[in-house]
Amino acid sequence: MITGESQFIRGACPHDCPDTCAVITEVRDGKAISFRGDPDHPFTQGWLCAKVRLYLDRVYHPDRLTQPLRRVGPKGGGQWEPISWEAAVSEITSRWNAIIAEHGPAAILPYSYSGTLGLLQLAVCNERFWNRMGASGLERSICGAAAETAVQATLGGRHAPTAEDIIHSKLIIIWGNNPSSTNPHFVPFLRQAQRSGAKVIVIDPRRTLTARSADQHIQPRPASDGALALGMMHIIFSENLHDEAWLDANTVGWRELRERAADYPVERVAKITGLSTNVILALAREYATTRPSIVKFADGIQRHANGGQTSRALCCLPAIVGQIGVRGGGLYYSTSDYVRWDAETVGHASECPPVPRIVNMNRIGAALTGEVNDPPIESLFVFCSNPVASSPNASLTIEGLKREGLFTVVHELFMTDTAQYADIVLPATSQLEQLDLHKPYGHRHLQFNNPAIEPLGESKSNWEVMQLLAEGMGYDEPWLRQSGEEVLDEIIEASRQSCPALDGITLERLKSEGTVPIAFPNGPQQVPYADLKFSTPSGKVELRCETMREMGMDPLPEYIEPPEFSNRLNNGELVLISGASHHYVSSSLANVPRLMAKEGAPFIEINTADAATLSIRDGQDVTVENRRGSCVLRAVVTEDVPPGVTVAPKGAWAKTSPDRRNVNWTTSDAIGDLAGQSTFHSNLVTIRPV
Ligand SMILES: Nc1nc2c(c(=O)[nH]1)N[C@H]1C(S)=C(S)[C@@H](COP(=O)(O)OP(=O)(O)OC[C@H]3O[C@@H](n4cnc5c(=O)[nH]c(N)nc54)[C@H](O)[C@@H]3O)O[C@H]1N2
Ligand SMILES: Nc1nc2c(c(=O)[nH]1)N[C@H]1C(S)=C(S)[C@@H](COP(=O)(O)OP(=O)(O)OC[C@H]3O[C@@H](n4cnc5c(=O)[nH]c(N)nc54)[C@H](O)[C@@H]3O)O[C@H]1N2
Ligand code: SF4
Ligand SMILES: [Mo]
Repeated sequence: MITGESQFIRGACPHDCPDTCAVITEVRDGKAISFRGDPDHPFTQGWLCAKVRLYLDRVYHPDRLTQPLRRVGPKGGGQWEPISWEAAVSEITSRWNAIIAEHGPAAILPYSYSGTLGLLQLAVCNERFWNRMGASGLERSICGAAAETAVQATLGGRHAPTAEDIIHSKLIIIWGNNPSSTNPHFVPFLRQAQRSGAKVIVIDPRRTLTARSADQHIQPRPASDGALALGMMHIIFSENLHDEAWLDANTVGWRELRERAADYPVERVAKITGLSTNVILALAREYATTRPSIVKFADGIQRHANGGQTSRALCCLPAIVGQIGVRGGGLYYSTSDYVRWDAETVGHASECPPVPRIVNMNRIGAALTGEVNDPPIESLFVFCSNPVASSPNASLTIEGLKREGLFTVVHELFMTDTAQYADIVLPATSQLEQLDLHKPYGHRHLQFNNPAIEPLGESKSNWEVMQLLAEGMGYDEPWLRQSGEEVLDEIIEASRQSCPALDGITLERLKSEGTVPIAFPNGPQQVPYADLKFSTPSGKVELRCETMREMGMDPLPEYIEPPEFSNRLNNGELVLISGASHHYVSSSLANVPRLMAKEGAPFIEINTADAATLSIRDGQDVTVENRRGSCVLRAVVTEDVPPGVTVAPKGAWAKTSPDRRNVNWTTSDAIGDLAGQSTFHSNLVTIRPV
């Protein structure tokens, strides 16, 4: 350490956000003293969002866990004794050895999601140790599984344009996506396009921050977008506005899709969506006749029981009007598949026993309370996730975590809603204290994260913990003993074989440059699918999609109302959407006092007319309830949501909420139509003053 002088360390924001900002930490005398966006980064452009600007508040939060803790009182009782790492590892591994002897390793379940998105600290730690053990697998479908699967099946991969190219669009449809909160660095490019004459249409039941600055805001009923998209297709086909030559050359099944779309005449679609026929007709015609036109969506819209088919319908739209492969046109979903890490090197699965079974993470409460048997889950290891706060049907999750005999270990930075039910809590490092490599899902660079400071207290990174546990279990494979840099180097080198996008990208370069653009054969502005090659089984855009049929779905997009909505009792039930909060990332950062002050008390937006019917005043505390559970939220009476729809953002911790519960006490753990998808927004509640 150099004393008295500042060092500037390049890093990456680790949060679950498409922007993966390039950050620079200023370190003096071993302490981080400032944290900024890299001014030279083409996407970060020198600024950080409202959440992460205050990152040092998180890193040096007085509540950081700094030593391993062992539960002394009853589960969830909040009484702990500090123990050494040696004692913690020895207790964990001896409990696991006993469980494995009695039930086999399938009785042990790792549970993780997106506390960090790093290759080393998340992807590798999701795989290597657990594969070696033969533990149960986790179906990680809480976020965007349905859309990811739909995009890959329809187009062959997740390839989005560079944000700079949005300037070429003339019509930008932002469909159930709220970039002003969830993808903020996209917004300056959007504004620039708008200033250059592009029309921006936001389709979202809620008047979001993004909708406020759009040229048009269309508010369909929740989960009706599949019908809207099919209705648009029907108008486009019947008015002969489709691009027949393009469809013939580049798609399979367009005539069948045309037939399917004919089931969605505009009057029917108006009924389903609650929109006027004029709005639907104008939207379809404008979309078909304005070029280039682009559809941008993300994962919020597909957290419904029909999210898979909704995503499929959105993926098909740009093909109908021949806008795929066009600069400024097409589909803007995710950049995740430009670089694909070599799965075998990440997980070494071929050298391990097969994964004995897979547990859907959305069903964690049910799984822990009897749905998963033979063997039952005897031990849970949670890292990079806060399921009590962030997974659906929280009261069932807690019932599961309280089960006597379940041995729960949580590796965390903080005593979260989940950690408080653990038997052993292990302290985790923050991004400033750990090494990692990030592949963003919202831009086309790789971002390296050099550790900037020493681990706080006795905290350890995920990879260090996996190595300690491997040693404790007596696993001595060399790929469980590599340093973090060796792991990353091995993965980059192995992936390069099949991934030309890694041309010229080495660990050395990443370490020193921090930001390295992905290599595109036709330059960094390369348009997705410009070569009209699609890595689907047919090599074309699969409007009729056999992969869907193999997954038990209708191979053509369709609209089916979520069962939660069609079983509506009509006793004043309202739809509750719980998307992203502006100041937290899921439940991460929701314990930072300055962010909590900005976000305010956990709230629910209710339309003025509904509030009047329910005798609810603005600012009043209300009980939000259904058969799964309830929580108390502050009523915001507003015209930003239409009658029948309410919005309560995710993220608030139960611990710091008025009645020690959050919105996930009401959300459903039912599984959606595709890929085990969560269905948070297919949620009906009743609301009354407290
Ligand atoms: N500030 C902030 N940023 C985040 C996150 C966060 O928690 N906070 N979370 C991150 C994560 S994990 C993710 S996955 C992404 C998600 O990014 P987004 O998908 O942009 O975020 P969401 O708020 O989940 O959903 C977007 C919008 O979908 C709308 N929506 C819900 N149901 C429907 C529907 O049926 N139809 C239509 N048309 N719209 C609907 C919601 O009203 C919401 O405004 O954001 C990431 N970025
Ligand atoms: N009601 C409702 N709930 C939702 C959603 C919704 O739309 N509505 N959206 C869902 C979505 S999109 C997502 S992606 C999920 C996210 O759900 P989770 O993945 O559970 O995300 P978080 O709640 O942010 O919890 C992440 C935890 O990881 C910890 N962490 C961070 N970095 C590290 C690390 O390096 N090591 C370890 N060991 N821990 C670390 C953080 O401190 C934090 O407590 O939430 C879902 N929850
Ligand atoms: S949360 Fe997103 S926008 Fe904010 S700093 Fe991180 S990557 Fe950038
Ligand atoms: Mo997510």
